[in-house]
Amino acid sequence: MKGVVIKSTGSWYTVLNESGTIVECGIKGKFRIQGIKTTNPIAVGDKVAFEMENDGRGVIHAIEDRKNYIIRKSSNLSKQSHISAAHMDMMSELDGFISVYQKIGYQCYKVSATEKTDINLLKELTKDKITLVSGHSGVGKSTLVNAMDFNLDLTVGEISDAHFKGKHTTTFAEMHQLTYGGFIIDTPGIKELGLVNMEKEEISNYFPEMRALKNQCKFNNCVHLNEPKCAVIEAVEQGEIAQSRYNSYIGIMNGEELNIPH
Ligand SMILES: Nc1nc2c(ncn2[C@@H]2O[C@H](COP(=O)(O)OP(=O)(O)OP(=O)(O)O)[C@@H](O)[C@H]2O)c(=O)[nH]1
Ligand SMILES: [Mg+2]
Ligand SMILES: [Zn+2]
Repeated sequence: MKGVVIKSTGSWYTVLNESGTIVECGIKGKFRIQGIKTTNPIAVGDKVAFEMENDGRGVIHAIEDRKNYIIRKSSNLSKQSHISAAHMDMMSELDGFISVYQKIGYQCYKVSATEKTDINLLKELTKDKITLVSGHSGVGKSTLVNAMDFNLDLTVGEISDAHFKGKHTTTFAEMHQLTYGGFIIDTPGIKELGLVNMEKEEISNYFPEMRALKNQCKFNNCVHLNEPKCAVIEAVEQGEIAQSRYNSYIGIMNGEELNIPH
């Protein structure tokens, strides 16, 4: 029988089978898929084949190749990964950004100042460090800093009704001492990221996923725009490098405003 995994507890999987009934399943055999070491062999969304046992439960014995999946490291130190879900057609925009940036090595955290989500995690990460907060006007930088330390009372602004944009409330960078240790630098919203002291040929070095491929381009001074046998362009075509990242790269090369996700 075939079905899709709708819940995974780690030891049991809830499978919705093709006729619409729900079967609790275990797994049999080893599932080493696509050569990645994962803490969970089967994830929500996986399409599986299973057999019914006499006790009314099922045993999963095969899994279909994933057309896509969301993966994250199970912890900062671990070499293992955890697959959150597979076979998605759509996902929340935020998860889309996170997967793009995590894949190329940036750590991402979903935090909310207004819902007080993972503010304690942010405190741990910033304790005894000097941290800079950056982003477009109105994204909530100052609000977030206030949530991290109740002793700070930075001015926060409104969002303009007409354009859903911030009003540049914070007008200069300022370093604030954190009661729990460390400093935080709140900054004015970015309008534009210009390039200072940087040659065009160097720009792709600041995109880790492009830097990783540069020795594979045909020309050693390739700038990944129109050159033949360019490994970066091939990676974009194959979906290995996110189109949004390549668009940002072209934008910077053309001297346009950098499009920062917000
Ligand atoms: N709904 C919602 N509103 C928020 C959140 N964070 C901030 N806001 C609101 O967004 C508005 C702008 O927040 P600020 O903290 O001033 O934004 P900023 O990034 O510091 O903006 P600049 O100083 O102009 O660069 C305020 O009205 C906040 O109350 C959030 O997580 N959710
Ligand atoms: Mg501000
Ligand atoms: Zn190239």
